[in-house]
Amino acid sequence: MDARTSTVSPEAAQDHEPSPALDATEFVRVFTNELQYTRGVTLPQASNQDKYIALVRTVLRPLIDRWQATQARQAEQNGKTVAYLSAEYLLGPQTGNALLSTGLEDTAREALSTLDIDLDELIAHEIEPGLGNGGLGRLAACFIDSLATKDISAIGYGIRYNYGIFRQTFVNGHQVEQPDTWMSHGTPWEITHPELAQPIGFAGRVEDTINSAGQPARKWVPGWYVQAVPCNYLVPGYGTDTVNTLRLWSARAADEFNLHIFNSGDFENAVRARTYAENISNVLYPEDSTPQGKELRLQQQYFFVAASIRDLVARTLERGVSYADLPQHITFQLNDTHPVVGIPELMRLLVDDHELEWDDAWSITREIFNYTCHTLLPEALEVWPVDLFGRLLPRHLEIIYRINEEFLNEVRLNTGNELLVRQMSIIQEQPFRAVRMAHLATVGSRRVNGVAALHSQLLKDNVLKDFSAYWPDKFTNVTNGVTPRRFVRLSNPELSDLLNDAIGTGWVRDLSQLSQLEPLADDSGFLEQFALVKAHNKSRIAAVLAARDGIELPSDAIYDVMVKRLHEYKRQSLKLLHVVSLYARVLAGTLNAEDIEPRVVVFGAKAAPGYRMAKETIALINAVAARINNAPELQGRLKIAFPANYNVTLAEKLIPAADLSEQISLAGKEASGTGNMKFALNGALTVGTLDGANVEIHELVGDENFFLFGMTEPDAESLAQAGYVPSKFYEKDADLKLAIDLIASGAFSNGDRSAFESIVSDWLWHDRFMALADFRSYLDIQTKVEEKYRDKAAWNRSAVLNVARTGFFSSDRSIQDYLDRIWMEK
Ligand code: NBX
Repeated sequence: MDARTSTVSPEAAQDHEPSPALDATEFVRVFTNELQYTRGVTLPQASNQDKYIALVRTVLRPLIDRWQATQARQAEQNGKTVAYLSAEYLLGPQTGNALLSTGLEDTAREALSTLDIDLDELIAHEIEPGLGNGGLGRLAACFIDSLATKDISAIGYGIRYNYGIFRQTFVNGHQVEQPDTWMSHGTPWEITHPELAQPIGFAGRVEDTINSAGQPARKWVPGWYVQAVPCNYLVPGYGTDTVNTLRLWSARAADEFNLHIFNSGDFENAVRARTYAENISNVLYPEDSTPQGKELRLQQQYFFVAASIRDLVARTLERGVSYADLPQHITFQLNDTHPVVGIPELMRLLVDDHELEWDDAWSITREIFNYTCHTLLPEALEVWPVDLFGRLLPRHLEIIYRINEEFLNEVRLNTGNELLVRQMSIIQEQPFRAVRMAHLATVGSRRVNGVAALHSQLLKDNVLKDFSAYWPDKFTNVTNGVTPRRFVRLSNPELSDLLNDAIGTGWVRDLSQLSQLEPLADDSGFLEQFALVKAHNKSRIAAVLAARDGIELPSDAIYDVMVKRLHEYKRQSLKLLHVVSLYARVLAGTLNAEDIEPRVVVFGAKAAPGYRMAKETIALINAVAARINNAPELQGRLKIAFPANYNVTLAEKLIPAADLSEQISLAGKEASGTGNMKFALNGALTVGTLDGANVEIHELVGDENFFLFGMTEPDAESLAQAGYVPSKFYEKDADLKLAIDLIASGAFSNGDRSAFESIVSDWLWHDRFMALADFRSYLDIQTKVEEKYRDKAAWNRSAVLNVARTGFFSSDRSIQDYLDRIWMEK
């Protein structure tokens, strides 16, 4: 059956693509008008930057109309607003998404072509706002997209960093970080309101006072202030009129504060104080799992959370909502522990500023907050030393102490177990006194969720075990998802066309409709078209990497892709050992290069600047790539590509081209993963462990369509208990030994045996994430990958089934789960 003639139900075939608000003539008129009156240039004078800005302003017009109507509608409905509090939003480029949601892409292309302007060139001009590190920030971006698409009254709150995630460069194979100047030329996407800035206090002292009812009370007198300036970004839904708001706060020095220094005649210090305050929103911390405990980081957290809570609470109270009813009108979702200081802040606002009774304020607060945890690594759980916390937020520390005291009294009363009381305390005593933010979040929230089924289970069994025993009903799961708009419709236009022809366009808003593809997995005509799309996507990324990085890639090879932050638990080193082992066996004569199925291994990964092992792994990957890519034995067989500065822009080109998706973390360490979902939805087969959401992907696509390998979480746990000795695996596996020995011999470092010594010795004597224990299983499954790839029809069938069976991983479904299990749950 030909895909173009195959029909499904008529409603699925309905056209859901948005209809454009402007025609080409009108587009040209508005565009040239913008050039002339906001850029002050004529068309012949206009630079690409001028044209890009005029394009954005033209596309923004219909969005702003929708945005204003949305605000009016939502205020009138007076329902519940979901406020997503996240220190990170990894938005990715905005232009394509805005064109998609306004239905203006074709119009813009046509209109601009009459002016001899290439739309794609202008789109490529954009520098993406990289206001996040990795999965957590990208999840927030997917969630606000889904909230708007599902017509939910929602607002995203965060920080408008001047510098987002660093730009990665390689110098002699080593990572060198460059500042990300994403908005050095300004950004046309934001609508800033300096006149609506609000003062945020820090430090100072707490005083006894008498409230308006004559009762003793506490009053915080901050030592200094900074202004939080709201910068609004429009968040358009797809196929709906809703346009929600992403409100990012930018720090500006508070004039009242500085005036006093200016008046004292100390000009220099006044200017310095200004810089100090404005520093708060200057830069995104590039650590993605181990928190650094820096004071500026806590300042950032309190800064954006205090501004956000005040903003939404004030607007809700203005509508006539009573304090007691706030939980019916607001829900704050805490994206990990970074915004958890919001809990004592709301208490302070209600008790100190609005003079509510403590118990009333506490029951309101506990109804309003919910907490999502994104990790399983103990070192990733944020703690703040009490002395630092108390210096910066003295009143909040008092409030936390009181919350803790009352909570622990209750635990003591209910259990009589002093050990439990110590374990559950919000304050840790050892190795230093500190606020445990995950405990505070759990105590102060109505619901706590993990981000994949396995993760939520392990949270209950390990990380937050005492709490789940104490409050079994507080814990739930919401498996992550990704937006099909950006990660299929926009990034994979050819696959989108194929899907539209086969099952209609409804999948973009209802990804479960992908299941209608299932019968086409046995349609040879469809499989051929599907394979053609993949081939085109490979040529597309090959062209991108050639232009961007000077990397030449063959188009007829397995595209084996591992892109994610560089972290030991994710095990880029295991992928590397596989590659090195192929080379080592060819050199040793135990493997014939002709027998290697041609393969391109693509890495993309940033390392936290202070993370030594991760940076050395990057250097090793680059060193191995330099050698293997030039080894005459491997020409046409194996190639490694490691483009620098992997980001959303690159992901959108790379993921659609992948055949094989590497999701190889040690079981029990990756909370969920979301890259894994993007790859499967674009028809890549996963090679993966039973970790995070891989478990659910494996379950849904079926074992025949997934390359499962490695230890399970209980296996890994028992091995750790029994005493893991990695060198034993090295000794008993000849291929593993050959690969490690080749690295240790200096083969990838011009004979310098010391260059990668620390990685080699870590493998042999430490190997915290057990790469060596999973090596054999990984090698074996890669042989299966090659076998299957040789059978093109079988491979393509599995690829189509991956698409057909992973509609579950839409972030629209995640958001529906949040509604059902958390936000609207009774
Ligand atoms: O959150 C990631 C997890 O590692 C993924 O498994 C998961 O899919 C994703 C979304 O739920 N966590 C993550 O990206 N963390 C951070 O980026 C992070 C950033 C700053 C920080 C701690 C963690 N201080």
